[in-house]
Amino acid sequence: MDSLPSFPSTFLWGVSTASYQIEGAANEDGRGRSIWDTFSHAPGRTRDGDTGDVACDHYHRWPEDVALLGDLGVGAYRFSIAWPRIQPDGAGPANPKGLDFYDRLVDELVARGITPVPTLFHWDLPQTLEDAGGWLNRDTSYRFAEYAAVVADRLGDRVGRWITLNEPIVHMAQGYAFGTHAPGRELMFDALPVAHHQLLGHGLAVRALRAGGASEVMITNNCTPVLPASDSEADQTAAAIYDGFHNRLFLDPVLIGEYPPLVGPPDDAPYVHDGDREIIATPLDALGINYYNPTRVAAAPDGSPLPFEMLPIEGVPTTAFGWPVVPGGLRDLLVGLRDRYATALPPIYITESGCSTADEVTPEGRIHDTARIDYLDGHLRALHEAIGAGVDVRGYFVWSLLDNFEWAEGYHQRFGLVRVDYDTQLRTPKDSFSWLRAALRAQS
Ligand code: IFM
Repeated sequence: MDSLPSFPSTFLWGVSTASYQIEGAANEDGRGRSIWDTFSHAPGRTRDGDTGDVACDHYHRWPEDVALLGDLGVGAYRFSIAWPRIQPDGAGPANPKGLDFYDRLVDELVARGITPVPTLFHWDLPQTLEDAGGWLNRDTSYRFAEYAAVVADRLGDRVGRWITLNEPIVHMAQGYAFGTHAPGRELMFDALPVAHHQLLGHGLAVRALRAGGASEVMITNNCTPVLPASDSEADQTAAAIYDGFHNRLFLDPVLIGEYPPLVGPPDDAPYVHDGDREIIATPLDALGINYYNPTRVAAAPDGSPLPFEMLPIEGVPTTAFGWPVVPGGLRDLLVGLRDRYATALPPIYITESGCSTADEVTPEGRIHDTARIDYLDGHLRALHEAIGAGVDVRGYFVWSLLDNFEWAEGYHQRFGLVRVDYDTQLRTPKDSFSWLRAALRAQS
C-alpha cells in the first residue's frame, strides 16, 4: 500500500470513544442511572440483552487505555463525560468522585502530551431528567448548561477544546422518533422539540464553556451526502427532505441562525421562544463531523409513514454492519458543506470515522483487520483531496480506540483499533493499530 499523502504539520490526529460504550462501572462511586441503563436492561431492546454495565471496564482500566493511546502516537483523545457520574440526577451539586475520575484521566493525557477533547453529551442522559420529559422538556437545556459549567470549572484549567453534543440527529431520530435507542420513544415527527431543546442546550453550553475559559468549542454532527435515487422530481424532493432532516436541521440553526425549510419547527411552534435562535447560533470555533457513509434516497412508496425511502448503494463493499464503504463520500460531503455554508463554515474536525469488521483472532492471537486498514486509508486520501480543494479541515479522529458497546447492537459490532475480549478484558491491538501508528510516524 502506498504511503499516505502529507497532511498539514498542525493537523490533529486522534481517536474517539464514548462513556457508556466503554466505561462500565455502572453502579460505582455515586454514578446515577442513565437512560441507557434503563433501556439496555429492558427486555428485547438490545441484541442478546447486552448492556454497558461492564463494557470495556475502562473506568478501572483507563491507565492501560491511555498507555495504548501513547503507543499509537495520537496527538488527541476524544472521550465523553457521563453526565450521571457528575450529576447523578442531572441537576444540583456535583458528585466529587465522578469529577475525580475525569480529572485523573485528563491529568494522565496531558502528562503524555495528548490533547483531551471531551464531549459533554454522548446520549447517556440522567434517567431523572428523562422522567421529567428528557429533551422534550425545555428545562433539560438549562440543566445541560449547568452541567457544562460544573465540568468546565473542574477541568477547564487543562481542557481548552470541548464538544457539546454528539450526533443530536441520531439521538433525536433513534431515541425519540423511532425508539430503537434510549429512551425508546416512538414519537415520529412529534420528536421535533427534541431537536430544538438539544440545540438550545448546545448554545447555552457554548456560552457556559466560554465563560469557563474554553478556547475551542464545537458541536459534533453526523453528516451524510444524500444521493437521490434518480433525476425524477419525486426522488429529488425526497432527497432534499432527507438532507434537511439529517444534515441541515442541526447545521443551519447553528451556522446561519435559521431552521431549514420543510423540516424545521413551524413558525408558530410554542417551544421556540424569542431569543432561542440567537443562543443556538452562538458562534463556534470549529465544527465536528462524523462521517460513515452516503445515503441513497428515493420517494417513499405509497402508505409509508415517512416522506422518503432509503435504498442500498449498489456495487461498493460493505462493512460488517452492512454500511456501504464510499471514501469519496467524505470528500463530497466536505466540499458540499463548504459550498453550502461558505464563510459561515468554521474549521472542521472529523470527530469520527471508522468501520466495524468481522474480526477473527488467529491461533497466534493476531487480528488481521485489513478491511479497516483499507477503510482508513481510503477515507484519509479522500480527506486529503478535500483539504486540497480548499476545505479547512484541522483533524481526524478514528472511531474507535477500542471495540465497545455498539448501542442496540450490543457487542456484536467491533469498531476498535484494539480488540477487547469481553470475557477477560484483554486488549489486543489489531493490524490497523500498527498501520495507523506507522502512518502517523510517517507524517511527523
Ligand atoms: O458507536 C457509534 C457512536 O457512538 C456514534 N457514532 C457512530 C458510531 C458507530 O455506530
